Amino acid sequence: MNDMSSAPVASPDHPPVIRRLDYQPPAWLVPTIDLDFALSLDSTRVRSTLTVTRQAAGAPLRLNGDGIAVAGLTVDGHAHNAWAMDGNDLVITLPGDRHTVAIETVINPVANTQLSGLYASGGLLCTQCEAEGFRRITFFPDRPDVLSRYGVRMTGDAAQFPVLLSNGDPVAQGKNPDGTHWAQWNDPWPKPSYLFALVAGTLVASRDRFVTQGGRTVDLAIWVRPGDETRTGHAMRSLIASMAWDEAVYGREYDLDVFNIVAVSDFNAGAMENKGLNIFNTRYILADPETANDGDYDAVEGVVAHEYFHNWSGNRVTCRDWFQLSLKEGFTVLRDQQFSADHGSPPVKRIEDVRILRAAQFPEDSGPLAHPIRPDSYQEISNFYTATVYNKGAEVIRMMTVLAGPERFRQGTDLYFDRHDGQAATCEDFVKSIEDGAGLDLTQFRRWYEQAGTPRVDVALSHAGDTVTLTLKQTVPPTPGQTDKQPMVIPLRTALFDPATGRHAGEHLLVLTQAQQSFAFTGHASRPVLSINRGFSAPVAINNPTPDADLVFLAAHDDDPFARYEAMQQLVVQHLVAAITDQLSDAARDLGRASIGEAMAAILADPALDDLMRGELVILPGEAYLAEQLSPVDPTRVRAEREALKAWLGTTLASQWHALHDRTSAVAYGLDAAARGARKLKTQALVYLAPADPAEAIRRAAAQYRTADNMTDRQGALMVLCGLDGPERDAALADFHDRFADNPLVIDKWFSLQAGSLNPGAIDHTKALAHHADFTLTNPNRVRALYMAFAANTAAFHDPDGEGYRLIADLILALDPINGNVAARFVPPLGRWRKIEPARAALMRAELERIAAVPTLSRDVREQVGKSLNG
Ligand code: B3K
Ligand code: ZN
Repeated sequence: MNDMSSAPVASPDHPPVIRRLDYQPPAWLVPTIDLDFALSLDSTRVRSTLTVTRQAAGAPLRLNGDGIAVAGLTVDGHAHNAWAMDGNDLVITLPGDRHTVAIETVINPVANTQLSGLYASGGLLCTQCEAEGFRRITFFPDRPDVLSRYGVRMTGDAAQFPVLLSNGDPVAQGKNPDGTHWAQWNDPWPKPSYLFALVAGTLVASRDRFVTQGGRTVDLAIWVRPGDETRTGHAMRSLIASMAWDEAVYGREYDLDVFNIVAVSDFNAGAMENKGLNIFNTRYILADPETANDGDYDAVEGVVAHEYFHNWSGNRVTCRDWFQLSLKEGFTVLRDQQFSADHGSPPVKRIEDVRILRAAQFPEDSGPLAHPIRPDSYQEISNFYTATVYNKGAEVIRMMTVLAGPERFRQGTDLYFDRHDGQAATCEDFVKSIEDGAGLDLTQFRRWYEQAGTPRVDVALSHAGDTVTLTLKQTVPPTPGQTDKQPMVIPLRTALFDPATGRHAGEHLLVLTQAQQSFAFTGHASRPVLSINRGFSAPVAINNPTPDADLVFLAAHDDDPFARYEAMQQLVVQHLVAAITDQLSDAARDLGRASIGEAMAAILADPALDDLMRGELVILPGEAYLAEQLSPVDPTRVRAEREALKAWLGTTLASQWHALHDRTSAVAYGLDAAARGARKLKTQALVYLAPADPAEAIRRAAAQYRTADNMTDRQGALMVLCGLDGPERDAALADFHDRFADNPLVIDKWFSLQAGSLNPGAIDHTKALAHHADFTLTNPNRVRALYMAFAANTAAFHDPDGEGYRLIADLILALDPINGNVAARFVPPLGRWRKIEPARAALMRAELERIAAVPTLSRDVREQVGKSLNG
């Protein structure tokens, strides 16, 4: 038996595993590429001319392809026969060290339902090349460490494709006698193929200008379908604010004379940072008060900023290979979070970011798909655009800011951009730059890049004499492929409150580096109340069972707004976990509820709180985060106990909720924090009243719906009505559909509200909606609107008969041949079976096995299902 016999042979059932440590520098570079497109919706001809230079003696030129064929090939202007296909790759044997290779391909954009490469969206032609879409357009070394200067010429019918856009600067254009026209774009900045973009079609621009700190005037344009230009103002303001912020905070200036954004309706992701030509999902561009809620406004601002910030963190400094994805994504998420915090309420932004982390990333870390922020292997890179790489990646870099402080961190990022501008860099390059620039030793800290799993910190506090001793113990749970974990560096901002005065004597930054460590503090005559991981300084789970009275105290008095929120969350989590696991006597339940009611009443009455923050403090911990505290979990119990607590709070504080709804309903619409805070609380009041007094909730929600002059109020009211039954529900749903029938983004909301509803009929409603005339499997937004909302609706998804699992498995199988990338996103909800009580776990597993038995699965779904069953 030789060594190879144990290695699985790559086949559709076993896609090859790509490993980080196998990285080899490219054998050939491509300093320039000239692309010539003859555009057509169903048959676009692509002529690609590459100059190639040899880096490794003897190696042939290997160009990646995917679903394309060579329609013509020359080398140095002559026919060349020394080439062959090796699977999808085109391998060309070349005699010298420098050649010009010209290749022709023909592609069919309308048939491209995967929405990767060049595809059609409602008559437009557009591209999505990250991570490996460029190889669906032409043959190329489609890897991020091959940087080229791009020249792009496009020719197309002038009536069908009046607007022709690509990266960089427009340098020439003209008309042809046959009714076609052409445009030439040159991008002076060398870039990897994943940043290439092209858009052609009927679009209108909203325009503005930005003058950089160095005096460059940049023409800004946001291109949308005719009719949508009235909804681009918020995106444009966000773009201009981002450009100014990146100069002020990171010293980063824009580097071209034009910056174009295009919004398209069919898009797998949220947006794409193509150099000088960002392409967006319409949902992250279009916003006006009537059709976008406050969350949508924030999302537009955040995503516009994120893509813009990539111009430096991603484009000027790009990634050496896809294992380094968090280099650009983690850092850019941190940058967009910081920007949004600076433009709104920093504590509220922090709370929202932590809520996302806990709802989306903690479950990843504790499940079969757990991976470090810098993964070690993958089968399909699209599966690694995860909350771990993005959001935990941002948290890891945020910890560097905590350790260094803002000024020294900035010295680190300046050094990083100086050192690596124009390069394809690694996470290690980033860490080293921060180390050198900020003067930190990050040797042990690097484990955050290596180890998966959410570290848990167990806290014990003892008090003797005037000394407090805090003993912290850390454990990093085992994850697939990583059984033994080493201690992490965990920076914990901490304060010790004197309950008598309600104050503390200053915050400490405790840096936990060992498995167990004790920290002593003197000068505490009485036992203090501990406030730990303030501001969520480390992405860890703190285990610190705390008396309710201390949490009520912190929820009312902590001077760190995040810690106040956290105290309230912990108070509720402790109570609900005990209730769900049957550990509460009737008396204990009454006591627990009384504490929560007391804390909630204090929050509602506190005049020092602004409404935006009050709105965060009154939201109960989400079902996904609660489920994380339990193993195994019975999702029905989580829903039931959480709703029971809401009903109790709705009843006990009924007059406060009524008063709150009345007060906030009197606040006029505006985008200022006070008006936004009022809107947030207005619907929250209804959320508590709904299970307590449905008739009153319906009356108020129906009135809120009728009188709404904005989407936040209208959608909030409809959500509450949707969760209850009655003619008001049906009338409001019908009205909403009629009113917004022409607006796909709002119709997406109409689908989501019903699939994600607390209504006991949600599963039947979802099944019916899948057959609605407005439903289609070819539009990712619509698919996600219906089925992601459903999969996140725990009680419906975890229907005891397994009907919810079947629905999602059927969707995966139907969608996979159309769009494997989006289909694979629905596997993780089923993959959590190990955490679910045994009867349902078996049903979930059976659905995964049913999917796995299909021989023709995409690599995307194959990898996720395989890991979910075996990981
Ligand atoms: N970089 C893109 C993500 C593309 C997703 C490809 N599967 C958007 C972003 O993170 O900015
Ligand atoms: Zn990004």
